Amino acid sequence: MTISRNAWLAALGFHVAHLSKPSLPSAPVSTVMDSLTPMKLRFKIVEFFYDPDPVTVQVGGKVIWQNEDTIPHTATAKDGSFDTGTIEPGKLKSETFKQAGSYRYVCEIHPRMSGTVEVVEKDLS
Ligand SMILES: [Cu+2]
Repeated sequence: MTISRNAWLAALGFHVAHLSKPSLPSAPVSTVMDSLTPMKLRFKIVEFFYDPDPVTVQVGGKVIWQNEDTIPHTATAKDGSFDTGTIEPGKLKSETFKQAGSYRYVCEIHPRMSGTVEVVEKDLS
C-alpha cells in the first residue's frame, strides 16, 4: 500500500514537474513599428514581471501590455497619469504617451510588480 502510494506520488510529481516546466519562447517580446505612430511597442506580462522593463517609446508612441499570465494584472501609473485597468489573462491594453518623461507604474493587484516607461522626444534628424 505504502509502496504503491509512493510510486503514485512519484509518478504524479514527475508528471507535474514535466507539465510546469517553463516553456520559454525564443522571442518573448515582439516589437512593432509602423508609419502612423513613431513607435508601437508591445510587451508581455509573464509571471509577475513586466517584460521587458524599462521600455522606451518616442512621444506619441503607444505601449501595449499583453497579459500572458494566468491571473489579471494592471499597469497603473504612480503619478496617476495613466491606468490600463484590469488586464485579464490573454488580453491587451494600450496607452499612448504624448509627453516626454519617465513614468513609473505598478500593478494595483500586486504592488510588488513595477515597471517604467521612458518617453523620449522624437528624433528629428
Ligand atoms: Cu498583477
